[in-house]
Amino acid sequence: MYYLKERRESHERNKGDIDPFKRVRSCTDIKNRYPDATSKVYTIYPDGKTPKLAYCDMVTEGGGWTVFQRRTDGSVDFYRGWSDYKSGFGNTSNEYWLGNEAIHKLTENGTCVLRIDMVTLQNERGFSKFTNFTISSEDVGYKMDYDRYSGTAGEAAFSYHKGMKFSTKDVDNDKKGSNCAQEYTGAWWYNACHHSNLNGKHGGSGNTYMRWWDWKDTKKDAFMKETIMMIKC
Ligand SMILES: [Ca+2]
Repeated sequence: MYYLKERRESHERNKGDIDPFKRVRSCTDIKNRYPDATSKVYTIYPDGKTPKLAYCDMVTEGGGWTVFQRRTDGSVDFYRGWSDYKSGFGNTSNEYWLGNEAIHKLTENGTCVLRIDMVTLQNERGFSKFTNFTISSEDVGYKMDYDRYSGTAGEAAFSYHKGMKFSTKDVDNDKKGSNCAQEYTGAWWYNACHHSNLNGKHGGSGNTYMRWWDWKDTKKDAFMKETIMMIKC
């Protein structure tokens, strides 16, 4: 009996060593608890019970960022339906979408900053940040909201989508008669239809691609080859 108890205790300790971040809600929690944590994929529990893999950026602006969208090389197809966007897809060490349910849970207390980092096809870099970024529950169509903008890439591309519900090729919540997600081969908080389309096609230009309008307040389009969307709460 004693032997078993000891073994069990040792097992518990080992489990703790292997996964010291058990039951942390977000990358922000990991950074707060373990200030030396490095940037990599961790297991987080956005709703307090369901594990999700997520890449944590522990470097940018003091770290603690939960990455919910990352695109780098076009290796993952982002033209997907509602259930994929709800639960997430892709490869957390490269291109992925964390999932609208998880993003909703992470943002529901209303104190998250969203940061979008972008690299254009011409290798120009820019970022936009939005305070109090939230995604509502599925009942309300994962509606997106925020308070204030700062950054270099411009606000207009995103403000046009403020207050909009999420739309996918199979769930049309947009403001246009036709289906914006189908027309522009993406999934987004489409209005009628878009000033940004960061889940559009990768690797080209045109409105079906990863577009950001009014790039750096130039009133011109830019098309991205790399994007990261991440939150710190
Ligand atoms: Ca429509």
